[in-house]
Formats: sequence, C-alpha cells, structure tokens
Amino acid sequence: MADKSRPTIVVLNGPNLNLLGEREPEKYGRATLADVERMCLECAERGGHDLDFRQTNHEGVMIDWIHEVRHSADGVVINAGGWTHTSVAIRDALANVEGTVVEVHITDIHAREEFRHFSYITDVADAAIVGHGVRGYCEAIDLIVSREGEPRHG
Ligand code: CA2
Repeated sequence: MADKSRPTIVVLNGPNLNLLGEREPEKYGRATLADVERMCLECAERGGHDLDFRQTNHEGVMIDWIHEVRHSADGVVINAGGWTHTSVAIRDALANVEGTVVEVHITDIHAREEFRHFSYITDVADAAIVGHGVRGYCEAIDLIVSREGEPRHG
C-alpha cells in the first residue's frame, strides 16, 4: 500500500513490454518486466519515493493512466514501446503532466530501423534515456529524484 505522504514515481510501459525476458533476449535482454519492477522499486525506495509500475497493450488505457496521474505524480517514466513512433495522442497527454517526464527505451532506437528514429514523445519529455538496457529505468528514476524541487519548465 502506497504511503500517501511520500512522493510517487509512476512507471508506464506500453505494448508488448509484458513479453520482456521471454522473447528476443538478444535485443531486450533476459530481465522480465517483473524483474524491472523490482529494480525500479529498489531505486525509488533508495530515493525516498513510492513506486507505481504499470503496463498496458491498450492505447486508450495508457492515455487514461497519464490523465489520472498528471497532477499527482512527482515524476513519470514512460517506455511507450511502439506508440513512441506513432502516437500524437500519447504525446498530447504527456504534455499535460506536471511532474518530470523521462522517456526510456531499452534499445538505442536511433541505431535501429529508420521508422524507430523519430519519437513523438522526446520533445514533451524532460529527458530521454535510450539504449542503456533495463538499467535505463533506474537512471530515469534517479534523474527524477535528483530534480525534485526544481521547476519543470523553469
Ligand atoms: O527499446 C525499447 O524500449 C522500445 O521502446 C521497445 C519497443 C519498440 O517498439 C521501440 O521501438 C523501442 C518494443 C517493445 C516490445 O518488447 C518486446 C520485448 C520482448 C519481446 C518482444 C517484444
């Protein structure tokens, strides 16, 4: 149960990331999404934050979640998966998040197929961490913790 007196970092995962560790380990590594959640929990705990970790394969659900947390989350880490390269709607939702937003990709999207080079999210996020494997999630959490108290658009 989250302690409401503590700040919360929300980690949102998009489509197919539930398959992490089960398929294509040469690309995405061997850690499962449950492993990533455990790692994020340790990271958030170390920074004195609660963690809310979610995954969906449904774009409307992702948009509803972003709306739900837009005023309450101190930071949002998002790996939007394939929607990164297609979704103006997710970009528009993220543009209304008050806390720090960090885009994460396990792989280096700029070194992959050309259709992955463009992200609709990058310029509405405060930072992007790409190609650092699943430890990029922890780096994103550390970044949010380190920026706490700074004005986001300042
Ligand atoms: O590198 C990333 O984190 C991506 O966001 C992963 C997305 C991909 O569409 C983006 O271009 C880059 C794909 C997520 C699918 O994850 C899988 C994991 C294991 C097996 C199959 C899919």
